[in-house]
Amino acid sequence: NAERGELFDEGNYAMFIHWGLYSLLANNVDGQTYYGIGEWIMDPKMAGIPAEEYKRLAGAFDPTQFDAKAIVQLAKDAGMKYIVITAKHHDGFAMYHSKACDFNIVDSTPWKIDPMKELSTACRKAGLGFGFYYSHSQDWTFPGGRKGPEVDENGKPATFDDYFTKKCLPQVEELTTQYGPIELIWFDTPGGMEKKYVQQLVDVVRKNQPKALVSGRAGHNLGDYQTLGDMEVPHHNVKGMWESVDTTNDSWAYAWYDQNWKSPKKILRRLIACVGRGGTYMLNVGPCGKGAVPDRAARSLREAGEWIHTYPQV
Ligand code: JFZ
Repeated sequence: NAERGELFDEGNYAMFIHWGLYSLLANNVDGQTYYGIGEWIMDPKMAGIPAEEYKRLAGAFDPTQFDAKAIVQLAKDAGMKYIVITAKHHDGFAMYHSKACDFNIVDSTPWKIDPMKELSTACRKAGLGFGFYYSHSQDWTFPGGRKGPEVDENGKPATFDDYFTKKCLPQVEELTTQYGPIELIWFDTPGGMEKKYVQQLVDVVRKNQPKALVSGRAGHNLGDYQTLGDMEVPHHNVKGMWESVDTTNDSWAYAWYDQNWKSPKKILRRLIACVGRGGTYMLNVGPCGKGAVPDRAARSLREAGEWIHTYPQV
């Protein structure tokens, strides 16, 4: 589909944003630091937080420093063409107003704001593309989701089908109908998800957002393009339509200790390694629990962007 590919033709540098309840923890739980990617903090290999305990974090989520316009301006200054943000990561917390599940940013936090409304609107006004990351298979807090609770509130065994029909499918319907035109839906880690489920999700995206790309990580080859391994930039040519996903430091989500920021030069070299081989480079920032993008990430992005914007004069 030539129309769907336009995004990659014109916009081969994008901002990825990992932001969620886990950003509040910043890899620190009860005074102990867990090293690794911050959005995996619940995992038994990290802090091993039980679902019920994790869900209570929402009561403390009040990201008053979140500023959609400032993020969009940063992406523009950086020379990026679109933004993809975590609507729901593996933790199951919806970062938008969802009717399908009240474990979401409007219904279960004191903040009560839908940041996806603000960000999608700001992107459109600024001429940037917009898309959602959605963890379709793993859901660690909803009964039946992969690696989620095995029983529901009443102690009744829950199946993947329960999770899929009650939460996953309705949420993808919401995300593809309530935020205007969307350029991309970034599904991730399909695991052993059956093809019939992936097909239904892709069908919903096609129906509601015929121009949107679907990431290769949807599974069963039903996506539109290939994503390389995380933080991998290719040293060889890659066939077809593809992207690399990378991050400004070492974690996707905000980690308090992670100061391994890529320099502007490193960002540019990695961008060129992708774009020069026909790919798209999507570079992540992880806003903190208050909603602000770390200053060092912003500075590197802007400095790299300055080179991009002035390149014709070099
Ligand atoms: C994932 C997520 O689990 C992670 O939290 C983050 O969102 C990242 C962007 O995607 O994990 C993956 C998925 C695929 C690969 C590696 C990590 N892979 O194919 O190499």
